[in-house]
Amino acid sequence: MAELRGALIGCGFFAVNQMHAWRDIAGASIIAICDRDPERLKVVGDQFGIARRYAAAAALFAGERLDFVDIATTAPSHRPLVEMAAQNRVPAICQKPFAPSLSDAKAMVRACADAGVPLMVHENFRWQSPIQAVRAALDSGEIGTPFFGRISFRSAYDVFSGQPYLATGKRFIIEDLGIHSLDIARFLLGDVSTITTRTARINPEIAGEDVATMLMDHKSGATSVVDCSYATKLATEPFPQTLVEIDGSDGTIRLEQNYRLTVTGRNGTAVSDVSPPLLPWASRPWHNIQESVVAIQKHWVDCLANGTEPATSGADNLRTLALVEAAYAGAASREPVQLDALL
Ligand code: NAD
Ligand code: 89Y
Repeated sequence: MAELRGALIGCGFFAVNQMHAWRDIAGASIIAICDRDPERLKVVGDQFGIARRYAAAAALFAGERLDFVDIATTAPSHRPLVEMAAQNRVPAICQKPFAPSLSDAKAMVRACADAGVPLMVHENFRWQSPIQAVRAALDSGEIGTPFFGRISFRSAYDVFSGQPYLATGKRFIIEDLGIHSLDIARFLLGDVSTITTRTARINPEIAGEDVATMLMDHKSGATSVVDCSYATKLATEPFPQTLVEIDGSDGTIRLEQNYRLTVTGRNGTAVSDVSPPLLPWASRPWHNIQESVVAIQKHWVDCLANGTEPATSGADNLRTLALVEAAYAGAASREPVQLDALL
């Protein structure tokens, strides 16, 4: 198959990981980049040797023949950029959070479906190798039928220095980080019928909530707790590890700090180290996330080659974004929120 010609829109903080990952992936390469900030365009263009540079996405679509576009801007620009990709019949990857609102996201899914172009949300946390190892343990049947889960992300890592916009939005941890934890809960325990949420802001220097605790009923009958915090000072800083507990009819799964996985089930107890590899371009502690970027982008290339729907397609991600919307609504009302009513 001929190499896919991709373009990256948005050359900011996180896009550098995506550019490194594209260089590691056979079958696709980035042939053009776009950013409205000339400084970022120059930094990323020079670092990755990309000569074809655009200040505006409309000029990029007009000037290039593309097999896909990788949108790595922040949420406010996602809808216009995805709709522009759809108008130009170019398959699109869109960073999380998919959109500022569920109604925007639904319109984006509709635009791509009407144009017949694939759409994947770059929801990469479920692609982290420790999370895939938990999924594999569930699939092995070792713990039987899961009835309880806890997906936990608690840290005091300074995310604001690299991503200053995170300190200024009315919404913070659920929309930025909890969105990944909610997606992992769906990935491991299936879709959700009801969510109950409590939030708090501990850091007085930011505008949004930095602590959230969510209790969910899954359609399978399982219950889960998804908890996240950027106000939790621990002896050993775990960023950016997601810790997982799952209890099943025949055993348990524990993914603990330092990537230690313990599965207790029908065949006894097995403890393994599921640390992600440190890719040559990666840096600790981000290597866990960085490896998952390669995995999700490879998945996109495979899906385009095989004509299959990405695991985190736009349509799938509506269910994760609905959890975000429901969590904020429930935190405000202090009432449980039904998911089906939003979808
Ligand atoms: P950033 O602000 O550093 O970079 C965004 C870039 O997009 C900027 O350079 C900006 O000039 C450019 N841009 C914005 N609108 C544009 C437009 N219409 N046309 C062209 N360029 C435009 O942001 P970031 O921290 O890199 O985050 C980008 C996205 O990645 C966010 O949605 C964030 O939530 C997400 N993110 C995801 C992960 C993950 O693990 N999946 C990790 C960090 C950030
Ligand atoms: O933006 C966030 C994400 O998606 O992963 C971690 C992060 O960079 C900070 O919370």
